[in-house]
Amino acid sequence: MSSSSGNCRARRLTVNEDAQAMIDVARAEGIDTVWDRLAAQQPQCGYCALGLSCRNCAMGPCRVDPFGEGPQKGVCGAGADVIVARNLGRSIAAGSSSHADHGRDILETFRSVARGKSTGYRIADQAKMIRLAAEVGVAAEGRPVEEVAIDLADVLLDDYGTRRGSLSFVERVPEARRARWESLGITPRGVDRENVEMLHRTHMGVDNDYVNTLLHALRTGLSDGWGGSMIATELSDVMFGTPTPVMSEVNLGVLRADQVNIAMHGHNPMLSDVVITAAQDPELIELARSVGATGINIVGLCCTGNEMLMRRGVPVAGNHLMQELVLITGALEAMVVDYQCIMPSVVDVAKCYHTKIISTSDKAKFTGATHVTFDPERSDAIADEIVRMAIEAYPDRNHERVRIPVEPVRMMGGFSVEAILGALGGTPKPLVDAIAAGTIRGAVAVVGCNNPKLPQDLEHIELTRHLIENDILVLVTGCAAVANGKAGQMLPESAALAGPGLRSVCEALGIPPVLHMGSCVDNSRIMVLAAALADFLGVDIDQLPLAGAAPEWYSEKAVSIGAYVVASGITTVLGVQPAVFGSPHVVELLAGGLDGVVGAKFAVEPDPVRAANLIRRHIENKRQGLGLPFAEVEAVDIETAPVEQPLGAGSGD
Ligand code: BF8
Ligand code: SF4
Repeated sequence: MSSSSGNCRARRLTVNEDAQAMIDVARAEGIDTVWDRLAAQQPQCGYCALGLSCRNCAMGPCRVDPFGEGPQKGVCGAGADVIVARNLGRSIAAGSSSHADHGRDILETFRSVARGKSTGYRIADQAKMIRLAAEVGVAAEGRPVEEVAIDLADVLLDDYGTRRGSLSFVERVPEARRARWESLGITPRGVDRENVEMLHRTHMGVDNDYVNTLLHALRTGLSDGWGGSMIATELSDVMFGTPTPVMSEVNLGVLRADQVNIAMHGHNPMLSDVVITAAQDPELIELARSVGATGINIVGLCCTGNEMLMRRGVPVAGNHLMQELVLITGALEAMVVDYQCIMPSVVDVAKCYHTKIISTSDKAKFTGATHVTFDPERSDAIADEIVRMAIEAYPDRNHERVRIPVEPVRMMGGFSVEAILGALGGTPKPLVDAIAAGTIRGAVAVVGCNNPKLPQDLEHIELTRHLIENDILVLVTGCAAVANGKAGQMLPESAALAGPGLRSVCEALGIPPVLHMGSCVDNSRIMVLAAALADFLGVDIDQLPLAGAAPEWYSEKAVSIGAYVVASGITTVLGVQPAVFGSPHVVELLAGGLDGVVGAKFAVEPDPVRAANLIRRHIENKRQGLGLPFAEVEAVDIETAPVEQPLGAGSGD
């Protein structure tokens, strides 16, 4: 949604009209946003940017001089390779742990539901639960559903520990890939075990071989993709329903000037699910009317937004870089947060308005916010309390300051693996046939965040656009999904944007060329789909014409996702440089040598046209490897592809 509105600075920071308008307001009213703070941080530390600083012990902090003039070793003797590898390993452990802990919260609630203790929830998809039970060896026939659920929960809780040789869902991985992991010693075992071991290995004086450290970093990532994240996704489907195609709306236009607006922000669907239900309570709607509003409007942000959209069609106000700007509309009564990707600054911005920031997870408190401890066993009562708090804030709203700058854009979501296979008649065969014929040349997962170092959403939108124009199906999750939704690329009629082959398939099925597969933990759905395609063809995942892309990533979770996607055999292109360039050896391994080890590697390419071209070439190579009709890919004329990044010093003026 490029626009001529907004001043020049705002247009450099984001491609979205709603964001541009709110950045202008923030600037006019002297409210600091993420872009101002990025500018204030310039120049950012060059040692850290290259991964060459270490503070893992009190003999440090240390740094290695990248120019070879200053110190080349930390106090303990660690050089660039070890320091860079350790830092990367720790990032992956943090990201993997975040997804895993989210998964465990869902799992514990699921167990509590099965024991009849969390009355706000039910088992929404019993058929899926029975399938999962069978998959992990829990007998279901003739047994009460609750008993099966408890046993299933116990098996999955074991996956967090060390009791078994490998994670339950590793059985989903094609045999050839499992054999490769075994030979490399990276088959993921207990989720907690891999993460703890990563922290252990990166303590001073433990793993001092960068290759060994990085192999375990891959294993740690795999414990996320085939463990923590996959458990989160599967059990969320069981408790809240497996997504099916659904229409919704996106951008700041989803806010309602005459209603109590509540934004649900964060990641875990447990709270948002009950708040959606509470907002439909006639008594609470009447209460909203009694304070002058016409109703209660729930909207989503970030991955909580994706969870609500996927299952309930709830509109999404925006992705990562919209979390401050949504407050600046002046139209929000409450922002309710759980955890992950919630900037502490939302508390400061909210102080300029009547908006309440309500934190809900005891793991994630925000100084200055109102804290309501979320207890799944009292979920109904807590959701009721939160909606009441929002309603109470409505009379304090200054209606003259309400600015809802745009009309919403329609988008389609809800593409679980089950929904995709359902659309194909229950088997991957039609998709495989279309790929074999070259009607669809391949598929790419475009995932991940926003990063204020890049113009918001530009890379997501442009890369996706170029891929679909080249008959490459795009699967999206997380903030990449919201970006594409805002750009109008996720409607059945968006098939018109695709190349002739992809367009014909999408039109026949009535689906968009860009499929929303959910939140970031739902990248595990993409793993399941890739495994299903590989199994159908009797090949390994790395032989498929697939790729991953994280054009605007920022978070440690994205690093973990990148690790498991690559370790699963899917080459991934990053749009933002990771902090590894201080070690040429590590770079050579990640961007080269890894291909010979796991059949996939990383590339960094911030320019969306060049990234699309690189991916297209990769996909054609894979097609050739499978003996499918392939096409030479022309070198792209980079002069036609200017990129407006990075935004560094001076972007704040
Ligand atoms: O887990 S894409 S900014 S919101 S980390 Fe965060 Fe990145 Fe968005 Fe969801 Ni994912
Ligand atoms: Fe320095 Fe080594 Fe300690 Fe790191 S672990 S801070 S490099 S002494």
